[in-house]
Amino acid sequence: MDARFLSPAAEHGLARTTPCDLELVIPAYNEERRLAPTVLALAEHLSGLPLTTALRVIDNGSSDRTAECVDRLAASGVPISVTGCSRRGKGAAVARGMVASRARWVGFCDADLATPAAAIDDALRLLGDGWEVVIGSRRCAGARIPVRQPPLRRLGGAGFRLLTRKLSGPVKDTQCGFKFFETRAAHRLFADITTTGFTFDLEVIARARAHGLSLTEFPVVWSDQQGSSFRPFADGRRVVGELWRLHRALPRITSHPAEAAA
Ligand SMILES: Nc1nc2c(ncn2[C@@H]2O[C@H](COP(=O)(O)OP(=O)(O)O)[C@@H](O)[C@H]2O)c(=O)[nH]1
Ligand SMILES: [Mg+2]
Repeated sequence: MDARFLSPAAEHGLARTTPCDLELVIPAYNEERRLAPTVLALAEHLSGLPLTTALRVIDNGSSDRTAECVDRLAASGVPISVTGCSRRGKGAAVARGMVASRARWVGFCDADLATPAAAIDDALRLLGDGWEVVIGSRRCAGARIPVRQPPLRRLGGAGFRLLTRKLSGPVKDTQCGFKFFETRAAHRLFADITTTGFTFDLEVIARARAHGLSLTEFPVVWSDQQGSSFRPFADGRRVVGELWRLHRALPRITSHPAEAAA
């Protein structure tokens, strides 16, 4: 692996100023069935990297045995923690993990591991190059989608992209659940995020652009997985509400980025 992946501490064997180099956050709501294989695959990949890593599952008020299932995996070679998040919604769960992280870099992926763990290497390469916001994308050159979403989701996605073109700017895929950050940048973006549901990525991207953070998209392989927690009608309606609120809040969210950073 490229030496740029290593933190200065790892390269020189000095005491680390951060608990680890990369922390991966997994938002989880009632994921007792999908989470275990994901955690195991991630832990196997992370433990082969020449840097220190950790996994943090955010248990988003699950009523099943999500937290217990993580406890059983605790000996998988990479430190794994479970953090509770009583505020519902994927955005709230991801924000909880991002703000809690003290790693050098922090990223998140969905509990179904729709993008294989190997893509972490591509993200690390870009973080090592100095990018502050690194966005996994199903829509840039080189991306592959071996298993596509059902037609209704694809239609919803097309409508979403049409409605959000202005907000997303140059980012072709705002919704892929595979994003990485330099952790100080993540803290700036997530500390007072207002969107708690599935639309949070858009707010993050709008904030990143307003803050002038360096941002890049990279192609991923993404396969639709069984057991999606997204309910097209209930969550679709919520997404429309969130978009409306985001649209109205945007001038405030993006107007004083320097103060927000303080
Ligand atoms: N639906 C839903 N998912 C949540 C919530 N909090 C965290 N999540 C997680 O967000 C991720 C959403 O991914 P997934 O269900 O695969 O949705 P899809 O890939 O868009 O179909 C999963 O890891 C969920 O467990 C929540 O409140 N609702
Ligand atoms: Mg999924």
